[in-house]
Amino acid sequence: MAKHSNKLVSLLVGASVAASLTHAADGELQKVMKARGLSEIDVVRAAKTYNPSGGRDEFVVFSSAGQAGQMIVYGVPSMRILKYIGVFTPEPWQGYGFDEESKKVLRQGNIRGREINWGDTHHPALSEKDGKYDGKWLAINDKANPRIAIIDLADFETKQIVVNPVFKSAHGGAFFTQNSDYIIEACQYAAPFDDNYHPIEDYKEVYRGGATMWRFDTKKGRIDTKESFTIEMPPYMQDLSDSGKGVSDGWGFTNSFNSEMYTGGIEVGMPPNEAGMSRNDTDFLHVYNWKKLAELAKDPKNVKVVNNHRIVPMEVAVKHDALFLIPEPKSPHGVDVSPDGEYITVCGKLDTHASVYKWSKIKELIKNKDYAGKDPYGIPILDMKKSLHGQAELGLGPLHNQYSNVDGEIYTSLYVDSQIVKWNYKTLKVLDKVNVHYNVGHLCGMEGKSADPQGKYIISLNKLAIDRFQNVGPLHPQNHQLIDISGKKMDLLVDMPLPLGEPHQAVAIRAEKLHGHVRYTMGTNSREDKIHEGKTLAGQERVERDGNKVKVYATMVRSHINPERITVNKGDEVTFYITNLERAQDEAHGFTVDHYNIHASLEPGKTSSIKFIADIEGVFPYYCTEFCSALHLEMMGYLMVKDPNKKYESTQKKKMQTMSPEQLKAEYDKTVATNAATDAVIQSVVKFLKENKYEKHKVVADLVTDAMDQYGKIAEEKKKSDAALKAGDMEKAILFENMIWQYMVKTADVGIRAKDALVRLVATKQSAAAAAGEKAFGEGGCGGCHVIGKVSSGPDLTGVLQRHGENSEKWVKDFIMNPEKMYTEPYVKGMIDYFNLRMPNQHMDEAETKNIIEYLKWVDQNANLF
Ligand code: K7E
Ligand code: CUA
Repeated sequence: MAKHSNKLVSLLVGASVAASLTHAADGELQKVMKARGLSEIDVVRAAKTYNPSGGRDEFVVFSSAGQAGQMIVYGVPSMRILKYIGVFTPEPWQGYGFDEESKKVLRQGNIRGREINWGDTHHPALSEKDGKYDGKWLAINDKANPRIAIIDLADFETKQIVVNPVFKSAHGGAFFTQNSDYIIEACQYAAPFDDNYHPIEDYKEVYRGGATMWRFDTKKGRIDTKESFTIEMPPYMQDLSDSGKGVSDGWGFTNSFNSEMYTGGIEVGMPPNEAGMSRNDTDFLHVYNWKKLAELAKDPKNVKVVNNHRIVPMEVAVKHDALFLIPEPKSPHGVDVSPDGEYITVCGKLDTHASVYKWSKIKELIKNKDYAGKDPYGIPILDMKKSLHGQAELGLGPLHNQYSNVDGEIYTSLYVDSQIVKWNYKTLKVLDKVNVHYNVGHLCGMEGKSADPQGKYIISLNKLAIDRFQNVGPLHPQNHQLIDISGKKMDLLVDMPLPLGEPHQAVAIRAEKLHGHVRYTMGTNSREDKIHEGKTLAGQERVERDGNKVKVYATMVRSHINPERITVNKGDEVTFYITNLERAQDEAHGFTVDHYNIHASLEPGKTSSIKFIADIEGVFPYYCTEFCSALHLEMMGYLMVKDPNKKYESTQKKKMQTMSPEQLKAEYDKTVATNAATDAVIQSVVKFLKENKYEKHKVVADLVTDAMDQYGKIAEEKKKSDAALKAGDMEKAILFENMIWQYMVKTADVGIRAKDALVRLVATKQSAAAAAGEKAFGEGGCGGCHVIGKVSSGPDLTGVLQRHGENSEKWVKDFIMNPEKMYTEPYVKGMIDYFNLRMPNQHMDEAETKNIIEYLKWVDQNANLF
């Protein structure tokens, strides 16, 4: 036994938990711990993050994927990745950027006519109602090409991309205001608002920063660009922002890091930007009344228009007391408003302090026009000391903050120290620190920036992983670390390598707030939330030709694409409209035509289109790219592109061997008989499901719906088969009977899954020993010969514990452990003769054997279910 008398153990889990764990660790757990070199605290941490198969997480995290231009979705506490979402970058799995509908979204992100196929995503934001996450919309910014994208959390698809018309880069977004009326996006590198050349010498006069207030329609889930406007700001290099909430609702806060207005010039012998931009002791926190500015912007007198976009000039904002500056320690990074909106914490990455500003003090100074001075642009400066609640000495390189459910509790990342520090922004006391690996940037609390933080966990989004994972080459995975914050001391639970980077920030939401759909209304254009013009139902499949434009209206359903053969002329413009007719959960199909660089993902009910010029001659298979059923490989067809100017010699048709009428009749009868037998199995499952009231269990009812969808298609095929038979086309009748069998297999497949699920739901609860026994039964290979409830290559084991008299249990135990010794017993001998098989010794130990017997008891208790 590996004894780890670790001080940390008693400290973190308490002596009693550790003791009971030691106790539980007798046996198998002990063995595993020893084999894998795990300490007791490791096992506790594993248990805190482990999800059994089928288990769900309490929180869902949306992480930016940095230069990958995507979003990453994962669960907490398991840290299992659930999805990547294509946002600014094409993502072929989802057909994103490869089908026409998603290309339209991606192309909304063109800048000045130029296609841009990547993004530098930094800050995701979840839509809010009263400052709390409502689980409806997700926004994310692109720093490199200043854009904001909107993702719908009903289907996790990107629906809109808007380009900032005046900024040339943008970092301080996306941040929703507390009722999602606006999304804040602050500039980063100051540049001229117009698209012209302006020499760098004109920096102070012409280059500008600012904050764009994107108007958001919470019902439609779209940004309304016409109703949006930008607040002009000095060229101070605005950085992160946050929206006020609660008492500070209506206001915005944006950091900056170049109040020096330095513009570099290494090449002409000037010190580099890093020196010039961090010369002053302080930079400026911008404080602006966006609500008032939104009102002002309605009057054309108060705005100037650049690139069709309204800008509220600094003079106007100043004149109406809507823009202020407060000094903050130099080159800060994060600014984070507390859940009630009263405290605003700014981290100066070059300063060891966090500065906590107090909204009521700021408000008072503004009200009294108590200014410490003005900046070169005439913006009033509030006194730093008078605005501050206080400062706390945290450590080296404080960057970002998150809140927990405990009043006053705040967590801050320390980039240089590679630590997370827990402290109190009211008392300004440091409470705890934990090491992370390495150089943490953002951190993510559970709803940790909303008005209702949930506590429990903090995720450390580290910039470097260095030695934490298997070496996969010089480009390392990213490292997200999950920290348990429910105790007095923080406890680092687990590392998660992330294979996309660099994920600057992540936001977490309670899983129960998300209500993703499982299917679309039939024929939906998912990117526009409306019925697709190319929607095609079963029976409506067709090819339409108009000059050199060919439109194919196709459907996909297990396991065929209709139509299956399409011939076009070289040079034709070909559009496929494809509808997935499935309603069954998870029955997505994919579609591609080889060599034409197109791909669509068709989830149940979706219609997508793909379009290309058939400019190369030849034969091009098209097929389904998702392994959707046993006959997935058969889910294909041919696009044949012929050159209208060429003459093609027809090859002599080879005479195919045909069957005699008698042979055909025999095959037909056999197929019909197989179908009847399969239907009997289906009917027995249906009977079982009905008797056990399947409709009471949603999971099972959903599966039954899927199964009946398949079964419902049989009547139509039967009609076709009968018609063919009547017309004397036996060959065709057989093919339709085969199609019937396909639908039956699909029905049975889902039906049996439903039955298994129902058995689990209505059976008596398994004891731990019985569950372990079932596992041993499965893993030990017993199921190879014994099927519960059925005689297969070995006897049915229901009732085995009653079959051998009073000492049945002992008999079964002996037989499992030493079958060879009993081969000559008359009963066993009889069985060996009957099955022509001997029960082999599977080398089960005593404990496993005991558990298997417990499992068999459970089987007997529920014998009526098998
Ligand atoms: Cu990397 Cu928020 Cu863009 Cu800090 S940001 S670390
Ligand atoms: Cu549909 Cu594979």
